[in-house]
Amino acid sequence: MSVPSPVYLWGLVPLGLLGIGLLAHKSLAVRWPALGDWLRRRTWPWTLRIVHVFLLASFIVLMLSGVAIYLPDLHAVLLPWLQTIYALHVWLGTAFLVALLIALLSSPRLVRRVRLVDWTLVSAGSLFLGVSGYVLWFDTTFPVYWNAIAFGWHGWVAYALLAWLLVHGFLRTFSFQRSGHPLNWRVDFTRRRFLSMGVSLVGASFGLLGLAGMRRRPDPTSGGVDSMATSDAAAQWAFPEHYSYTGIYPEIDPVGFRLSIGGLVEHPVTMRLEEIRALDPVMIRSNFHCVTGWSVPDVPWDGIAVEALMAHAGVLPQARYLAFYSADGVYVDCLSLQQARVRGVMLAYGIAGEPLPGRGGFPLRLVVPGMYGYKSVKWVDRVVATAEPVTGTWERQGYPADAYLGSVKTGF
Ligand SMILES: Nc1nc2c(c(=O)[nH]1)N[C@H]1C(S)=C(S)[C@@H](COP(=O)(O)O)O[C@H]1N2
Ligand SMILES: [Mo]
Repeated sequence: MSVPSPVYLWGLVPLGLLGIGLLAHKSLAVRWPALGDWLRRRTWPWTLRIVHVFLLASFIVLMLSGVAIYLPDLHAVLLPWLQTIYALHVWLGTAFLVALLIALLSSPRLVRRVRLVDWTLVSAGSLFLGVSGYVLWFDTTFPVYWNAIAFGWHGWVAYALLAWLLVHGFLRTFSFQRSGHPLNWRVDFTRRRFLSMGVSLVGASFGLLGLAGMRRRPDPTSGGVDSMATSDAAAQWAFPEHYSYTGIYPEIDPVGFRLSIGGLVEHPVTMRLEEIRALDPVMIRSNFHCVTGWSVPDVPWDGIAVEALMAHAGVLPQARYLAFYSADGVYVDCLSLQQARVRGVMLAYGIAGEPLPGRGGFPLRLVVPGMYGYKSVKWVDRVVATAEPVTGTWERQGYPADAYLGSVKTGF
């Protein structure tokens, strides 16, 4: 399942219009209690009233911050605040779950029990959002296959829950009370039943993620780099989405392309693509994690080791860092020489034997296994050896230069 696009949120527009239409319609507004009453809920104890408003408000903020984290275009604009938005999203999500738990636990004391459909859909949806959210948040704790699946599901379940909350809002606003109607069936749960249901739902969510993750895992017995993807389409499957800080995806002519290696080197060189491809290739499989939560498991990269490339130019003893510049003219990132010499650090030119897709950094992108995706500069056309570190694009916003997985734990 690929990543849900916020474009689907347009589907809510007709629903919203319907709601406004109903509210504006005089006779309807007289017959049914208005929105204000709906929020006041005078028959409820004050704790529940507060929890109810909190759930509503925080759900809206969660949807908005979720879209901000996810949508690449917004991403670029919001980069300086992204860590804060991410932390807000996680903590508010946690608070949402706690508030929901309070509401559900205290509901047996209510005069009128909670409606079955609200109880089931809201608690199941929220639990699943919680489970998939924490799988995304603890990005190095869970198998990367889980992360990849959890990302798509987190989005889809959020949309589904949003859709239900709208329906719920309309039903309650217009006081749909017909007793005996399935929409008005009430829950009849004792507290113990309720808790065991909760535990099994959490178990079921984890189980689903695990199963879906296992199905996604390539067959280990067939081995080899070539086993996973041999067609262009399959190679692109590995990266369902692409991201660009500048909003521009440069299209690079492979014939005119030159990689220049300069700075503190014995002899600066410029290389054509075919010269680079003629060098001893390196093939690795590594998991790709973006700090904002999404992951691509087991990408089969082909490329040339950064160390072998630098050997061509001869790095001078006073050089301590390598800066990798993107042909987009803006994006840059930097590794210490020591980090650049680690096995698997490469300028990749392909995935599973196919050239990189244009949006995915064609013709060359840096790949640093074990570090977050922002180190993986796309469209690299210049490598410069320096004595001092160059501050990378994401590092300027406060992200660590030593971007080892797990090193970014905003909010904790
Ligand atoms: N030139 C350039 N390289 C870049 C970026 C960018 O915006 N511009 N984004 C980085 C980030 S934050 C990530 S997660 C990955 C995204 O890779 P993808 O677009 O292939 O999914 O590229 C990295 N390299
Ligand atoms: Mo990223």
